Amino acid sequence: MRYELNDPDYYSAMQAADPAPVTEDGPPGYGIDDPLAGLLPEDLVTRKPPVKHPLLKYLRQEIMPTTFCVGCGGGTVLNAFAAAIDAMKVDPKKIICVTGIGCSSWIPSPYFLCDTLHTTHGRAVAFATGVKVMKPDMKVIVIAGDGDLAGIGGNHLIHAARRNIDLTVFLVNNFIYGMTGGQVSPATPFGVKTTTSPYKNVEHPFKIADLVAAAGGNYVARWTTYHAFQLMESMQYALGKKGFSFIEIMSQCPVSYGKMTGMSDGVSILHMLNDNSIHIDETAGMSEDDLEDKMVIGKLVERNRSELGDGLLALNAERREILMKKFPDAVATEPRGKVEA
Ligand SMILES: Cc1ncc(C[n+]2csc(CCOP(=O)(O)OP(=O)(O)O)c2C)c(N)n1
Ligand code: SF4
Ligand SMILES: [Mg+2]
Repeated sequence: MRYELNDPDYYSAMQAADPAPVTEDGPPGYGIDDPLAGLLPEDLVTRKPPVKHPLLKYLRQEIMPTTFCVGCGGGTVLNAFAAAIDAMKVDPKKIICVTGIGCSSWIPSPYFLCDTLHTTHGRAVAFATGVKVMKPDMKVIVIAGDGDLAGIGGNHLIHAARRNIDLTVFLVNNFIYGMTGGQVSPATPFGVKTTTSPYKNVEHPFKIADLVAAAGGNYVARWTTYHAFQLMESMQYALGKKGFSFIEIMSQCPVSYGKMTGMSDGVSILHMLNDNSIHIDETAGMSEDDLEDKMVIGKLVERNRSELGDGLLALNAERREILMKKFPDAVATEPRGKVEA
């Protein structure tokens, strides 16, 4: 039986769905029917029918397999995200994921099973801001790429950080416009070849997490797909932090980035990510020049500035009280949302 996406029973039906069992005709295909999906090591020996993978319930199983290329970092980010949500026991019905355009934008939309808003290129943060203001009780999460969030959408990103609105943004930095074939992005390293800088890139890249940290926001971190467990823990922290929280996730695009840089398998880029990253706790005494080509990982900033939505609601309540005193006969309407102490 198939459900419509807006069917109220959709979540429970999908969360209860079991992967197809192995039949006498042999194993079914890939994706949810992947014969290895959810198998435990002992199942591989005894060839029992697959058990259900604990995170499958967070995915839109009816559209598996994903369109990610082999070796893409998108799957690692999706896995870390689903694991973080699972560990936090957040009800996916309380989450709205907002994306822009690009391979990284596909991580939550369509693959994560929650309400998703797939918007225009570069505008995810602007849409998410509107969603959060209207639905302050929902957890609003943006997942998109370096081109989307730091290129065409760069202004929205820094102003959301400055305003400190209660959004969580996971920016997947694969150094390139992956989906459109590998054009130079604002995150492409200096000197690297891309399809639009075939001799070499002579622009300096943004250090995006540093940019966001300088703009504001209550939590800013950087991790890589090599550091999948630290990434998952950092995601949990970011999701639990009030105010604007942001993680730059350095990731691999072995196809569009790898083809011009000689790293056309995911593992080579994973090694590069590990070799070139340094934990922030190990950077004491190092100069900007020392760190020029390094990815500083870990928590860069944590603050507790007041949050935009609370500020708007408090101001609304304050002005309302003044107006009601001035015009006592006016009809009072309840303000929307709650002011948190
Ligand atoms: C207004 C607009 N300009 C350009 C495009 C074409 N376009 C689609 S995805 C993309 C780049 C995406 O790069 P990134 O955000 O880094 O995501 P990735 O595919 O690398 O994950 C571009 C330029 C578009 N869809 N809309
Ligand atoms: S083009 Fe790159 S970013 Fe896009 S799915 Fe393929 S490997 Fe991933
Ligand atoms: Mg990209």
